[in-house]
Amino acid sequence: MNALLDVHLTDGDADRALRADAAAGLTAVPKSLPPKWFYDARGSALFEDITELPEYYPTRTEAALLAQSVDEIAAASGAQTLVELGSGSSSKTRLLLDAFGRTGTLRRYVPQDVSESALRLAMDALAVEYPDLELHGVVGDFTQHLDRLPRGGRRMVAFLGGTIGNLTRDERYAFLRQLRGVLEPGEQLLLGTGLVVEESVMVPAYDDAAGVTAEFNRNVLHVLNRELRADFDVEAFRHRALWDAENSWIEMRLVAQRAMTVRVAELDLTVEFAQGEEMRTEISTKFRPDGVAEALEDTGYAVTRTWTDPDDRFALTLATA
Ligand code: AVJ
Repeated sequence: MNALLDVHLTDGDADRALRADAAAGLTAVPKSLPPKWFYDARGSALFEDITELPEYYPTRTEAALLAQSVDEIAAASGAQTLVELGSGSSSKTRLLLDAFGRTGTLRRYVPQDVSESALRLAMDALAVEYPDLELHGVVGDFTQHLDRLPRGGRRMVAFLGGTIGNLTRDERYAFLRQLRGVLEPGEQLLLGTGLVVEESVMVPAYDDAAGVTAEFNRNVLHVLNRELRADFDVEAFRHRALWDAENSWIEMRLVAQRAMTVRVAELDLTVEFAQGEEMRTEISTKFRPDGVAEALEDTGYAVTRTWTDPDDRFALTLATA
């Protein structure tokens, strides 16, 4: 079969990273945990459920925008290699692959994801659906392993879903610069970003009536309980989502409903929560259209073109290194 898989992130690496993140975040003031630890099998399934909620507009907005602009994107790009960061099990991938199939330039698809199992499943399906496409999967973390992406064959790197919003401004600039550093002049980035809209639209997207996002948020505590032998009383934490206008991000928190002492056996760590104490679990930055262009231009890209949906909720930006 015409497929390669590079593994730069083993279970051992992930375990060490989780330990370091949990130790740092649970002892920080205020406490916080990085959003990447939501996504075990249950968390990934819950995120898939979120994307189908009536309140959660980003996924369907981006998918519709991509569907209507994908031929223009493929034509403007002319890429021979499509790299997709955080590819997961994306159906958006197929929109891009089909469009590049129509322009006829694409030779190779390079999906990158932290989950080896998700990547293998996705690649097995793609190998059947796109028999002429070279597949080269990369198991890795997009904040760490950009230098390991296979080179050559005029690349377009797609980073969709608005996931760049999970990074702070400093992290975002560092990420964009690092990626710019591994691209050859003329190679491209296709970036999906959530835009600032009314608070009454953004907040419910992260605090749905059915409580799926609450379950997704609390899932990080199940992950710590299992992976680090912690004893969080998961149900004693309430989900909270708020709009931070100053930082232009949605923040998710877990709120301790009573005072608690939590033991994290694998870290030999005891953590106290006061009643009402809030722990940050995710930021999801929303952008103004010029903010996206500015970040790209400041980090060494030239914006080729931006597509937005009719309600200006989401943007796709094609930029050239
Ligand atoms: C997958 C990071 C784009 O920030 O909107 C969904 C994750 N968090 N609901 C987002 C998420 C709560 C999502 N991203």
